[in-house]
Formats: sequence, C-alpha cells, structure tokens
Amino acid sequence: MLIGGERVDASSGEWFESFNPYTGKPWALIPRATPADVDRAVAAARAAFKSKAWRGLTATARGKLLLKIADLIAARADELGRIETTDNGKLILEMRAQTRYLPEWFRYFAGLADKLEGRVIPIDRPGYFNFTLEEPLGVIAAIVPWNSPLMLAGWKMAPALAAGNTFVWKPSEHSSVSALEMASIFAEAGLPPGVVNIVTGFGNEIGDALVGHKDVAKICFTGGDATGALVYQTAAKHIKPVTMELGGKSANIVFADASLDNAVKGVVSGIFAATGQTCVAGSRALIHRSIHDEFVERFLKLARTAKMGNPLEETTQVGPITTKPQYQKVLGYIDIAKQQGATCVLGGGPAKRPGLGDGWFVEPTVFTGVTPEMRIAQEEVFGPVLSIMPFDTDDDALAIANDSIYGLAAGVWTANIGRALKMAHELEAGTVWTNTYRVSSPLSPFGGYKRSGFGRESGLLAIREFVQEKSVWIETTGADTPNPFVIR
Ligand code: TXE
Repeated sequence: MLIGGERVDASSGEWFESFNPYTGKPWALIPRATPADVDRAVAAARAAFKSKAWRGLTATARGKLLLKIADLIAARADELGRIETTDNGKLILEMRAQTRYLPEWFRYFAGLADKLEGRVIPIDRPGYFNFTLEEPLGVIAAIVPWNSPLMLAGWKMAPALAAGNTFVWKPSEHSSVSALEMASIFAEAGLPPGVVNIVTGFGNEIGDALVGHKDVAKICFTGGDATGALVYQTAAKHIKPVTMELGGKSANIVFADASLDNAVKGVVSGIFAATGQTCVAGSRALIHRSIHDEFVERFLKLARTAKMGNPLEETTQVGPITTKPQYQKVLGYIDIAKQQGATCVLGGGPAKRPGLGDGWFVEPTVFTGVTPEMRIAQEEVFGPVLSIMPFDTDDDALAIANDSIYGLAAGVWTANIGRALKMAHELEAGTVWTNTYRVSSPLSPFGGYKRSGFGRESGLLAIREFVQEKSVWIETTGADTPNPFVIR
C-alpha cells in the first residue's frame, strides 16, 4: 500500500487474492488493510495537509504537479489499461481508452487550481471590509468500485488535489492492482509524501474506520446504492459531507423518426459494450410502438454477432462479469425476469461458448414484453441484460423513463430537435445524450438525480465540491471598540 510516501504491507501481515475474471483464478495478492492501517493513512494525509511542503505551495505550483502526474499516467497508460483488464475483465479497448484519457482530468483540474478565487463582498455594514477565501477541506477519502477503477479514482483525486486537499484512496477489493501500480507515480511527480495514500482491503473491514475517522473531512463514494446508504449513515453520524454516485437504470429512448441503424448500434453499445457493468448502462430500451418489431429484429441481428472471449484480445466484444457474486446476481435477475413473465428473446443464462475457459460469462440477454413494474425494469442488474418496452407518445416515453428511483443518464434517439430539447428538459437524469450514448469528458459535469446520488464530478463546478468558503471581516475605521454591554 502507500502510506506517507512509503510502500507498506498491511499491519495484519495478511493478503487476499485478486481474481482474473476471464480465468476465474487468482492472479495477484493484495495487502489486507486493518482499521489501524486506515488510521496510519489518515494520519499521514492529515500531516501532509498541515505541512509546509503542501500547504506552502502556491496554487500554480500545485497545478504544475498535477500536470506531471498527467504525463506520468500517459506514459504508462497502456500498461495500466492491461492491468485493469486482467483484474476486472472489461475489454482492453475500453480500459485502455480510459487510462489514455485519464490524464486529461488531471490537466483540466491542474488548470483550475489557480483559478479558485475569493470574493470581495460589497458589505452593507459601514466601516468593515469583508472578503472570502476558498479553502481546501482537509483529508478526502475516496471509495471506488471495480468497474472503472482508475478513472473513477481520478475523477475524485484531480479536483481534490487541485483545491489543495490530501487524499486517502480505497480501491475496490476486486480491482486494487492498478491503484497499487499507480503508487510510484505520485513521488515521481514530486508530490510531497502523504498527499496521496492508498489502502487496500474489504469495505466491511475498513470502510467504517475510514468514513467515520475524525480527521477525514469528506467522503467521495462511487458504488452500489445499498453500500452508499451505509456510508451515508456513518458519515451522518460524524456530520461529514459526502458525494455519492450510485448507479442507475438508464433509459435509451428510440423515436420513430430516428435513424434506426444508429439507434440499434447505440442501444447495443449502451448495454453490451461494458458487459453492462457501467453505472450508465442503458438497461431499458423504450421503443416507439410503430418501429418496435423492426427495431427488435435488427437489434437481435447485431447482438448475435457479438464475439465473446478473452477481454485482453482486441477483437473481443463482450467480456466476462468481474466478480463471482456479480455473476450470480446477474443470473438471478435473469431468472426473476422469466418468472415475472418477460419474454427472453436472446441469451438468458451463462455463456458456454468454446474458448471462454472458466470465466464468469453471461450471454448477452434481451427481454421483450417487459412492463414498467417488473423488477427487471426497476432494479439495477449491472450486467448484459436489456429490457425492451414499447411506448406510444412522447409523454408515455417520459412517464416510463422517469418511473425509476434512479436518475443517472438517459439516451434519446430522434431527428427532431424540438423533441430532443423537450426530452432534455423533462428527463429526470443527470446526463441526457441525444443520438449518442456514453460519452464523457473532464469538461462536462457528471452525477445523478434521485437515488443515483448527489454531487457532481468533472466540469468547472466539480472543484467546488472540495473547497469551503471562509468569510473574513476587518474593521477598517480604527474606532474604539464599543461598550460590549450596549446592544448596537
Ligand atoms: O459494490 P459496493 P459491489 C452496483 C451494482 C452492483 C452492486 C454491488 O448494481 O451489482 O453495486 O456491487 C466499498 N463502508 N454498483 O458490492 O459494495 C467497497 O470495498 C465503506 C454500481 O461490488 O458498492 C468498494 O470499494 N465502503 C457502481 C466500494 O465500496 C464500503 C459500481 C463499492 O462497492 C463498504 C459498482 C462499507 N461498509 C457497483 N462496503 C456504480 N455506481 O458505477 C463496501 N465498500
């Protein structure tokens, strides 16, 4: 692990196995941190936060350090992408694209570091000068899931460091290897020891110690909503702010006026590209009734061509599920959908194709005849399982799409700009894509409506999640301080 600039083992001396989802076998040993290790990491981050080496830097100098981190990640992006694919089983094309793009988050927030400015308030009380300071919060704890390990950590780390905070990073127990591989980069970039710390281990063993730690100023969490609720409760007990990104049940809505070819490709990639293991998976396809049957036919034709296999091979199009429990959860939802009366028109079980080894593969699965109240239409599966539902009018589409406890993202396929704008206004989702799906950028805010969470990552305002505003008053007249017992 990385604590106070030192590479250390867990204090327990224990390790746990990280599995390669393609082979179903362990491929790495990860230190199993204890609450005592969390204490050490937070103490190191707190000391770094107080240190002259970090707090004494100008914001411009901090920005330059982030630029160096960006360059070092860029130089190792392909290697890091390979590690992520080996650890989480998502396609090399996707993980490498993520690790190659990740430096841009550090560059974007590097540029913002010295643009955090206080304000001079035109105060209504004569004889006072009042201004504000934008100050960092302190130690930020980042709890990250396994589906996009480095990217989701970077989305938190880049703005947190740019604003002058220090950082304790807990990767998922299913995908810690890339975080540990990144550990050397921070010292190489010239970051003072303790500014970034990495502790690896199980959420149920060290999560509370981290979230409830008195010296952690804020928690940034991405993960499932059940775990998010636990983290939120612990944070509430200690009156700590949190940001939460908790997944979704995103709708991809195809209108009759859309380019059907594009929509088919967009819906296929929205659900199968990451084997459905993305928070923005377009797991509900809402199709206008007039084109429903033709859409389904074309969709199945394309989906059937998906090549499953080793995610490290560039020709593979659908990889395994990252973890065994997740594999079982996905199969469980397929059974529930069948029991509740949905019609399985593709896949519908474990994939037993040649060459898949012992990996945790699920066939790309499609259900038609899904109604909005079915569990498959309401709950996050986080696997390659699509529910297709017909709709009649624009208002129908909106009602079905918004009938969800989640609100992370939505896709709209239409050639009508007026309709696209109406959907953009009325869909209850933090991101709405039109005639595209799953694009992101450091420049554009990302986050959830409703149970998909709160707080935003990326974009200009994301850095404000990591500062607090201090109001400073100065008496300017030099007059005698009035009698304290006379109310003015
Ligand atoms: O994630 P968890 P899991 C959804 C998806 C998936 C479900 C469960 O539906 O099926 O969540 O996945 C840490 N205190 N998403 O169980 O538990 C844990 O160690 C503090 C959506 O793998 O949410 C890991 O680092 N931390 C999602 C992180 O929380 C705790 C991405 C996320 O794990 C903790 C992944 C505790 N008590 C899954 N318990 C998305 N939004 O993209 C666990 N953790």
